[in-house]
Amino acid sequence: MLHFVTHFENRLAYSYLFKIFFMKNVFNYIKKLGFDRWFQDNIDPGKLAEFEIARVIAVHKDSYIVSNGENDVFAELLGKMTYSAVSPTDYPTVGDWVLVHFYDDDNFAIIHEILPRKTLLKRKTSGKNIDFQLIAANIDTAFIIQSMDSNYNLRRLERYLVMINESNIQPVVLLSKGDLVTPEEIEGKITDIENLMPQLQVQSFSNKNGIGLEKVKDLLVYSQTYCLLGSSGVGKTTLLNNFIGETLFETKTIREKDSKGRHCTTQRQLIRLNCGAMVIDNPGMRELGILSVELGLDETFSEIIDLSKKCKFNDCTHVNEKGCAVLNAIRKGQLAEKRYQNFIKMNKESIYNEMSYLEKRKKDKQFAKYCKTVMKQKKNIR
Ligand SMILES: Nc1nc2c(ncn2[C@@H]2O[C@H](COP(=O)(O)OP(=O)(O)OP(=O)(O)O)[C@@H](O)[C@H]2O)c(=O)[nH]1
Ligand SMILES: [Mg+2]
Ligand SMILES: [Zn+2]
Repeated sequence: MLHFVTHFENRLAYSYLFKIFFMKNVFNYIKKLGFDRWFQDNIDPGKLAEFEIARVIAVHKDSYIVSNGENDVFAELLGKMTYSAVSPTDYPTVGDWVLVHFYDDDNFAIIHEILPRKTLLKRKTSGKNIDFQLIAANIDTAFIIQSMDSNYNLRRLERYLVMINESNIQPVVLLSKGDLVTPEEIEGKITDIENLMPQLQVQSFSNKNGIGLEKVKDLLVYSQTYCLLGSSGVGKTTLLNNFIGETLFETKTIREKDSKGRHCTTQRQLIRLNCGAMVIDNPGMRELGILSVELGLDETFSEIIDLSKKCKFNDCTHVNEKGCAVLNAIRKGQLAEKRYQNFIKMNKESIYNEMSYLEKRKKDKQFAKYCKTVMKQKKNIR
């Protein structure tokens, strides 16, 4: 009996050692794809014996490309996963870690389960329902890109920051097309952002003349995952091509008339760079439907926005304040009452949307504090 127990214990110890050895090997492969301690701690060790781990590097309509650090393999979802999915979060997105079985000489994989996500970037889809779509998972750092010629907009930047802070992702602001503005203008824009959010990292660059590009490249760290966010035409894909060192991905020429780039990137995939960093390019956010109402306000009611700059108080709500330039314009018949009502209504809605969106995050102290500063600064900009 005693003999049996020791034997049994020995076997246990062996299988435990084997598991540790096996896990170590597996982890070594996928570590370079970003599989770190956090994921290791959040995985059921029992599942490791049964499945292999892979990262989703591209999402097609009904299929995926996954990588185990060695091969990129075509993959599909286990039928059960599709049937039991109730929300977009139940489907893998680019950057996800998944449990798979490989088949067909490792040329095909079935995805059985999505591993817990460290971070998840999602956006509200346009329309009234509060539905959302996944942008990418397990991003460490988001590069928010604005081009300094016409796309630069602090309020838009805030919206992106809200989205990114909500996801616990590290934001870095990249100001592109430095070749189209003067060094003084670049300095001014960086200072404006730094005044608004002192902790934020900001770097200007140009894909054209290369100034600042090396500094942007220096931000990339081995086995970390980055995503490129920003409006269409700001130069995200061109930057990615510069990271790669060749024009691997298509970019499109700017439309002559309004200097806006046409949407070019339509698909998301994770690109592994030589330096070991991973980058996910994204289609311009306008295409993704984010920021619709709030951003449109300024453009739609530009004459009211112009008037509001002359209001006596910075935080004028244009409802009953003394010295309100907007109300004065109505009195003088320079602004149609109806248009004004429309503006107030839209403004209210947009503030309301924003508040309910932010209020959900009140529990998170840090985030609440961040929102407060943003709101305060927002008042100052208006
Ligand atoms: N002058 C100048 N043009 C640039 C720069 N970077 C990109 N462009 C041009 O801007 C246009 C749009 O660039 P893309 O890289 O396709 O922009 P994108 O952000 O990927 O756009 P979407 O894929 O539609 O979201 C192209 O014609 C680029 O050549 C830059 O630093 N300076
Ligand atoms: Mg692009
Ligand atoms: Zn006013």
